[in-house]
Amino acid sequence: MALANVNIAESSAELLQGDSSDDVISPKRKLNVDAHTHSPRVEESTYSGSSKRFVSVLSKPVNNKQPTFDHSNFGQVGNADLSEDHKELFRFCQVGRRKDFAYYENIDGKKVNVLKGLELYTNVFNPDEQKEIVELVYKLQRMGRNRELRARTYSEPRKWMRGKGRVTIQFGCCYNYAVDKDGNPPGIVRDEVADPLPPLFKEMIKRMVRWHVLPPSCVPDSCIVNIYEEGDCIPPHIDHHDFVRPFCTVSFLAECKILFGTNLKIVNEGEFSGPFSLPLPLGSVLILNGNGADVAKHCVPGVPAKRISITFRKMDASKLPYRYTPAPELVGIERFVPPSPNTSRNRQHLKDGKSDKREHVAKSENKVFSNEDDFPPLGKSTPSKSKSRR
Ligand SMILES: O=C(O)CCC(=O)C(=O)O
Repeated sequence: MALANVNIAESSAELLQGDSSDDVISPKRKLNVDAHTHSPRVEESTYSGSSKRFVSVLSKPVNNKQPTFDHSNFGQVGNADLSEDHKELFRFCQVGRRKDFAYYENIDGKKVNVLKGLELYTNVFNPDEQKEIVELVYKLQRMGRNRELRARTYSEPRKWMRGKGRVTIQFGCCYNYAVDKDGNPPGIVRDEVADPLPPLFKEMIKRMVRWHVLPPSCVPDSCIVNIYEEGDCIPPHIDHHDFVRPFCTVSFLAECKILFGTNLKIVNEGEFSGPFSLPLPLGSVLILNGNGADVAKHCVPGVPAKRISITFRKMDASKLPYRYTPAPELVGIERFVPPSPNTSRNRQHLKDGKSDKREHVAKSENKVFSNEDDFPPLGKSTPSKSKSRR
């Protein structure tokens, strides 16, 4: 089995500079990764329902040009006097980006990279944000158990076999995994109404689009929350084409492996084997697209500890639920464009040499801007003119 490289911590800045190596990681960088991937401890019973961290964002008028998260969690850089743009730049540069997955299989006599199209982004959600998201999931789970969510939103499997199933909570649409009791085929059930995406999940979507994790042309409008108890799994599958590509899955609480291959084998209850195994760090986003979504199957074998994932997907326009209405917050999200050091304020800061932190960010900027393929040259483009690469 080809085990994927776990050390996927190339920062956005390093990657954009083009000097990163997928195989080598310094102990210092490894430590940084570990710092970002520890499991948040979440009390199940304390969520009040109003997001403290996001409330400041949500209470502002909708403006998709603004950073999508409250960036109060910058203790490590003591950033009190950094501008919002620089705070966002700092976090943006901490995102690890890996797109070079390769595993070749023989298909119809041709060698095909069945992982082409997979992308893994690490440190997209920091430990505080993970904790807040997990607390919301626990609250939603309690609501589901109390029948406070719509009938098809919450589903708890009957555990007739070890490792069989997991709790799922659906938003945006009702998705049938198999023919249901009313004879509906697998796919989106168009005449059902699902609960809408919770505001915090919309903030997650905005973050992913803004930070160049998801393309603005494919903004998710639905999701499935998977709550795995230890040993729970998801069997080999290819996601239904009622959902367009790319789609993504975000990981919380416990790291697990996801397997890929055209021929994934069922070894035992909740145990599968496949040619390629990829660890999913906490707070990471795995993008499934191309062959990685449609040629290779994927599965999650029985997880080592309680785990939550949220799979965000955009529905095919011809498969939307009949009573679906788009969320205004998810329209017109603009990608983050790193701030120019050529503004008078930034020039003055750099000239004064007052702050090491500012210099640190300025160095990051230089790295970010060193690859013209990834960002337009400084001062030559406004955010709205920046081109999408996808
Ligand atoms: O839990 C995961 O990360 C994968 C979920 C998945 O494959 C799915 O929801 O289709």
